[in-house]
Amino acid sequence: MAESFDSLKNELQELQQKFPEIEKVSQNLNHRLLELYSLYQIGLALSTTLDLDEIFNLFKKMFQQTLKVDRFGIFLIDRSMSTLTLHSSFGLPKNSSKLKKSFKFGEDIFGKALIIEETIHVPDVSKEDSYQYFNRGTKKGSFLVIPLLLRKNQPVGVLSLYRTEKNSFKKNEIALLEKISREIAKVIDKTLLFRHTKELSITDELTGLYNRRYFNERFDREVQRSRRYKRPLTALMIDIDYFKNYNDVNGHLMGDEILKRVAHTLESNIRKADILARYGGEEFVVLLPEIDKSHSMQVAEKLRCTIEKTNFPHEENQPNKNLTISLGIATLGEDSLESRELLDFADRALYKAKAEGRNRIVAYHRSMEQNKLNNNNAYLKSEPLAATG
Ligand code: GH3
Ligand code: MG
Ligand code: MG
Repeated sequence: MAESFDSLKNELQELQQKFPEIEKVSQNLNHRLLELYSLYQIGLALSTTLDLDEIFNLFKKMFQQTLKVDRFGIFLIDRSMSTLTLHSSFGLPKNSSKLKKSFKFGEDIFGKALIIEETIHVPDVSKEDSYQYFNRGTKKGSFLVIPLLLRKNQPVGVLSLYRTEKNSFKKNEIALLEKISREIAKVIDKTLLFRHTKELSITDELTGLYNRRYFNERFDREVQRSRRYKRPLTALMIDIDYFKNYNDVNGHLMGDEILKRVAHTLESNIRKADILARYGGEEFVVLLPEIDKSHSMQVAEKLRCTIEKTNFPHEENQPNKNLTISLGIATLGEDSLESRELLDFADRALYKAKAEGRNRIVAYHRSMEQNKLNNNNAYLKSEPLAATG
């Protein structure tokens, strides 16, 4: 497509030289060709991927190569619905690290275009002094900010375009860019919706952690990786102690609040690479890639100790006057070669932690199998942990 576009363009140029009288017709054709090609590229973007970064990269290419602008920026409205933030750009001025990247609605040229829902065209930046943005490294050239509108009153962000040459955006080109912007707004909206739906499908509604479905998916991938590279992988099963009592005494709503706080505390005390999920009602699971059993004991102790020390509302009504967790640990390679067994073993270790008095960590050990066979150990008598979700 790109080649045929270039050759058509060359042919048009030759015709222009030979027959000046058809210049106007050729200009119109050129314009139409540009329009079709740009819309084709936008359509292509949406049919190729639903990844926002990839889509932005395709837009960048289109503005750079087809529409020949020197600078491009896409600002999107944040979730808070009060600011516009730069998400993708090229050709920013040299001091770009110092450039403001977020604008309130109405602020500067970008915020203004969003509010008035109309294109702001600055044909000659050197003659414009009503916008702060131009004081930061843009002294000449032509500038265009187009709101990205799904429809009236429904903006998704703004598009900014710049050429170093003044008066470079002509009337019919602006009309074309506005048309393109409407298509871009639709693509962004669809992509954001897809991303949001995907996020919802992997998130536990109450705690905001990953849900069990996503955990299982990640678990399989991490197990494969651990096997392939012969790297350790540890699972921590975590369960809140006497949580039924907490609910009974303080009510279910307060119980929900505790679940959120425990989730948040756990999340703040693990690495980015660790995968934390809500596994069931008051049960959590953490996968620790690259962590062997002895190191995982340290991680588990940090989590146990932090929850023990954290002041939770009404925890004085708990049997041990404190809200605590129990943890079971199992490590792939050390304890099990069967991925299915890893979580099972961590769960067995957790039962043992409960049976031994709670607020503690138990690492799985083969001897626990023997205990199980003897069928006379205390932890089997404890109530089974319901794995819901
Ligand atoms: P143990 O120390 O042995 O773990 O005792 P426990 O009371 O925590 O365990 P049990 O399995 O008997 O009770 C778990 C409780 O967790 C019962 C249930 O009401 C509560 N629970 C599960 N999911 C939720 C939830 O989403 N919100 C609230 N508030 N409570 C929940
Ligand atoms: Mg519990
Ligand atoms: Mg439980």
